[in-house]
Amino acid sequence: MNNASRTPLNWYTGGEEDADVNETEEWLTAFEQVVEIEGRDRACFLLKKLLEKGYEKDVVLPFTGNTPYINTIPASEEPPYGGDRAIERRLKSIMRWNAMAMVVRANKKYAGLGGHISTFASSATLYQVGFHHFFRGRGESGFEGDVIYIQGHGSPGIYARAFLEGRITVEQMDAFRREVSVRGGLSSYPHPWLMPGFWEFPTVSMGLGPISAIYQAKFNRYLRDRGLRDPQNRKVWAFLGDGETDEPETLGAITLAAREKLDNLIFVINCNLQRLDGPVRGNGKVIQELETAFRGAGWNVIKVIWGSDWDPLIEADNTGLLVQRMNETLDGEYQKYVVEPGSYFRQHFFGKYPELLELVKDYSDEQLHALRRGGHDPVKVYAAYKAAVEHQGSPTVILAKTVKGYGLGEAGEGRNVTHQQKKLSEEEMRFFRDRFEIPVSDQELPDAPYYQPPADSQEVQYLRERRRALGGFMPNRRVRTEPTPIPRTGVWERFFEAVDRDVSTTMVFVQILTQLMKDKELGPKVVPIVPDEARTFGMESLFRQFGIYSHVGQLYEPVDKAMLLYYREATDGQILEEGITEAGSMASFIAAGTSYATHGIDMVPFFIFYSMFGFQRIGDLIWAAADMRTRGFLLGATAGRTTLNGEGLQHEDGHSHVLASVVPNLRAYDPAFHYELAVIIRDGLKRMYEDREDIFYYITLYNENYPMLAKPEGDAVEEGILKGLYKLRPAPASPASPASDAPGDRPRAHILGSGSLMGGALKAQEILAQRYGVAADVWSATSYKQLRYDALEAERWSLLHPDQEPRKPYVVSLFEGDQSPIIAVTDYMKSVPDQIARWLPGRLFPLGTDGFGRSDTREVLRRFFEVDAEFVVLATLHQLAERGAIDRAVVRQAVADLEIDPEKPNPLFS
Ligand SMILES: Cc1ncc(C[n+]2csc(CCOP(=O)(O)OP(=O)(O)O)c2C)c(N)n1
Ligand SMILES: [Mg+2]
Repeated sequence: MNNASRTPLNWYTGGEEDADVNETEEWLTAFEQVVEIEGRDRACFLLKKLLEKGYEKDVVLPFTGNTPYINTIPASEEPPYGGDRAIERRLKSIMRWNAMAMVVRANKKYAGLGGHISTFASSATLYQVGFHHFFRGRGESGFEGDVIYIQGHGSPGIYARAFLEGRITVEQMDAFRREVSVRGGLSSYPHPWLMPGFWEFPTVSMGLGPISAIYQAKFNRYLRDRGLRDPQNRKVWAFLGDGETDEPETLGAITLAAREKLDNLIFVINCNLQRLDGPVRGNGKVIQELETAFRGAGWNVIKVIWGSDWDPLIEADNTGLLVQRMNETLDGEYQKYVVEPGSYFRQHFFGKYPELLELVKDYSDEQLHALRRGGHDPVKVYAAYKAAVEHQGSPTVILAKTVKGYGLGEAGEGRNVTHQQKKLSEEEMRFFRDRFEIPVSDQELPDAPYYQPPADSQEVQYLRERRRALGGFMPNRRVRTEPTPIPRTGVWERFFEAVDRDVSTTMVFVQILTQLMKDKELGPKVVPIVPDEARTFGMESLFRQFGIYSHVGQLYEPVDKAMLLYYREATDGQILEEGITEAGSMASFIAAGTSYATHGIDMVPFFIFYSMFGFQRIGDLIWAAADMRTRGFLLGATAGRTTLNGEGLQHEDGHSHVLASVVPNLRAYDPAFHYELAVIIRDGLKRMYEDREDIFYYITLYNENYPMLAKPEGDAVEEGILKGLYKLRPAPASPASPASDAPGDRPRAHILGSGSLMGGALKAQEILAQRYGVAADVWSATSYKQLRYDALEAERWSLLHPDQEPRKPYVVSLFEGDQSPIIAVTDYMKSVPDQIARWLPGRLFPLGTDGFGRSDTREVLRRFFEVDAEFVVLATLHQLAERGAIDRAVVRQAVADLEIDPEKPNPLFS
């Protein structure tokens, strides 16, 4: 800022009585002289000294994180505008029109399709200035430039731009929100899944864009610090709504961004003062509230509140009352000034102080009403963006004040209903057309036709030239297509042998991860992510070996430095220890798992978390990850309602596999043994990084130690593990003919075990054979979800091809013609095995852990939830009796023999 003194600002004392005007004047004059003669630094020092003296004397200023309600960058410091204002204005008007037209046309033809006009109407300038002057495209390599999170509801404006650029046809514009009926139809919001060559970041679930952007900026640093890529100059821009800041995810990670000094990150918050239902902070001022939050967190805050036509007024105000009035006025009132005529504004805003009425006496009501807000003024926005990209040492947030539904007039400008406005009357369109001078005739108006200037027009030429200069059109999703080879040998074999020691699948996972990290090719690309649970999962061995990532390294000596496995932070550390934030960790997972698209490099994230705090806590981020075609592994550790036994109701997870079942491109597995885990991870790596499939994985890991069996022989085993089911241990030999494995005429059954309850399944098999003469095969069910998807696919094909041989689901082929009962036992809810029930010839009887968890020993919990070996036995006998294969008396006796209390409480309801 320059040294010229500003106009007086009563922003801090405004409204307070001045008990001694002369004394105040003396102090102020003395202070002014200090500034003028000795400079700002000295003035600052004196202020600090005064503050200190105040504390000494118990004179403490009330805290404020605010600066006055005016632009952070004064007019005198604005850089010259970097473009052709007139052409840009025309372009912006055309885009506004076309964005409106696509929504209006869609809803005229197909009532109820929806879409948003008013969001982009308020943010058109914010995007325009960025696209013409700041946002760098993906360049020659396809993996350079800036990374932009676009506000979901602004999508019509982004399509309107792509339309002018010639990237989207009229037919596509007319197929907005009709993706099924029209090939190339445009998705409602940014969805990489649906428009993989266009959208990069799904943002429409509010709050996910901002938190993803923060961790993306952090991940870019990580790539640089680890020497893998150098995206330091790639700015991460996140556009969000002011209402969106209500979401905890939006503000929840802002301290991290400042702590990490992410000056590659810029938030642009479109403060149109409204959300869907009404004002964001009608009784306050959202910009001031956000300023405090971001400044308090350590961000560089740039407020863009008033447009250039306010500059002379602010300049001319020599009383300080104008800024005082700006400060006093509530958002609810500011909104009203938009809707009411200029006379109202004059009376209620300026009219409060006679000096202000005097100030605007030469302004007509129309002129007053037309005074623009900063976010609609390219000059102000340009100045803010330039300052933001040049700023160093901390992230920047731009708080831009705008009008929701700007330009819609009576049809919605500033109205509470504007968010939902999708149709305009002819009259309203005429107003819009005239206001933005769109060359559409009165006759054409009812159709709301698009306006496309010719390709050789000045406007289109300008648009294209700007994007050429900045590295190409945006958004523009690109992906790496070259495979990254995964280790074929060396890593896996050791996990195929039996392990006599008792170990857990979590320990096995850490071993596999360690092996992968040591692999020369793949190792450096592995990104272990953990939200403050590494010790819980036995991962502390990785700290020393691979280091915990910290941009500044380790500035202190860790308390455990003398120990072998000390807490080692390092600039090139590989582990992302994110602290207690599953949301932040997931955002890092997404950044890493999409770097094949964002950066053209394959990274392999393994995000390991408390399984209970995964899907149910951050399911929406996982859904966004799926949309974004994120690749990598989610590991739900401490899995199982009864296996994690001491932690009780809030920790014990018996349903993440139900929640995982809903994500279409997620492969969910619940392995029991080390070799299953190895086979699944090996296949996952191959599919994602060699075959380039857009899938990701969820694998549950248990903390129960038990012996790991050797991988059974035969290709069918690996195939079965991946497809979700294979025969693990056939029924033991009949006592009558011990030499033979044949079941003979003994009653037959199948037991499907999963995860850590496999031990109980195997024990039940023995009890059934020894005590009841029942021959039960034990199967390992690694994925009911995979089995179900396979069956659904086969079934659907057969439905659609009635004249051809029906396709057989894998699970059907396993049990074909076999009517024996099938008992499934899982540490998850019964609905998990139920997923395959209708394809089984014999009725499936699931045992699972429905109900609230609680603390006790595993044995007690498994009895309580009715999933222990005895219950498997009982259920098997019961099912056999149902079919008449054994006598009911046997079941009755078994209840007593197995010491099962028939009157025990039902875990589901207790
Ligand atoms: C998580 C989530 N909850 C609710 C919505 C529904 N929704 C869409 S837009 C909107 C209001 C947006 O207000 P604001 O963030 O201020 O954006 P503006 O359109 O005003 O720029 C709401 C509630 C959503 N998209 N995501
Ligand atoms: Mg808003």
